[in-house]
Amino acid sequence: MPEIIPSNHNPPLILVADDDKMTRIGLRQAMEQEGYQVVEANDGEACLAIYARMRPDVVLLDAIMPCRDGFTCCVQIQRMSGGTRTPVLMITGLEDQESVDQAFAAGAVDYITKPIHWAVLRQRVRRLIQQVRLYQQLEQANHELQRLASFDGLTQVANRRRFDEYLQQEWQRMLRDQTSLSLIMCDIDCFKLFNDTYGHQAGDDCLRQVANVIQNAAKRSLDLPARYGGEEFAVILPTTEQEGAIQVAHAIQVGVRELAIAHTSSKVKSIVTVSLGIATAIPSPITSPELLITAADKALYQAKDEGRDRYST
Ligand code: GH3
Ligand code: MG
Ligand code: MG
Ligand code: MG
Repeated sequence: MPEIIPSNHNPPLILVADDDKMTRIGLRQAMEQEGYQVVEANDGEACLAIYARMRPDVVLLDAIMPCRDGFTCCVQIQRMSGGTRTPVLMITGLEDQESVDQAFAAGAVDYITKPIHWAVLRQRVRRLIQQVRLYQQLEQANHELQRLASFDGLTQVANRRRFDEYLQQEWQRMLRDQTSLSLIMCDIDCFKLFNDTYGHQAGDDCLRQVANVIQNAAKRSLDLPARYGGEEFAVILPTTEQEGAIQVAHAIQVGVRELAIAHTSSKVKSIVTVSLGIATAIPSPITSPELLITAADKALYQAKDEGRDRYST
């Protein structure tokens, strides 16, 4: 399960949790002067409820409060999904070493004692906001990298790398469950002639449209349509018998025909068509996913041999 990313408030949102009204007023003023938004909680219970609902960027947390003390709140915040990414700064009258240790053990990133030294507080919060922003940028960049590493830029379906990874994974899972794994290989007919006739740009556009048809035909959440290479697509269909795979292959074949993309130089029809090969297996320890690919490839060549614009098993 991906963790919920704390929301990116603009301006940054600071949660001030303190049972003392004067302290809350002072903190609110100081934070608003910095240009931040402020939300207040007057006890531990309210602090957790507001945190869960609003996902502030930074929490300024008192130690001694009714309902739940600050140390408990700090621990609870860390336990919420994404909570470890929210910096908690303890602001307290407690100066003994035990309290300091308890605060950091609970997950606080900083500790300031009352009476508050306002200039220091401002700088500390500024630093925390910078860190939060940097972290959010890194997360976004990482997310984008993951996407680039797994998806084909032209067609937006999974790329070969993701295909290989997913096939291995599902093979192992079907091996444990002893259920059928199906694979469809799909190749555009006379695509070289299409490029020669209409140009490479039109060829790319055709690939995008065919990918879209394949994606619509393989709709179950576990199905994985992928660009296997050039003008060849593959569809991984976990927990699917041959009949189910035939249905998907048929839907792709019909869907591509219905696109009615003109292809006057095709040897098959005057529109773009595809040929498909289907293979199904219950994984066993002595076989491998490569054999499933070989079988689907063989079926694809049979469909080509028999005249294209068809599927074979
Ligand atoms: P067949 O019916 O037997 O599959 O014939 P074909 O012409 O489709 O097969 P072949 O493998 O000879 O040609 C595939 C062509 O696909 C060659 C290449 O120009 C084209 N192709 C591969 N990748 C791309 C791409 O990313 N964009 C475009 N526009 N064309 C591509
Ligand atoms: Mg207090
Ligand atoms: Mg082809
Ligand atoms: Mg090909």
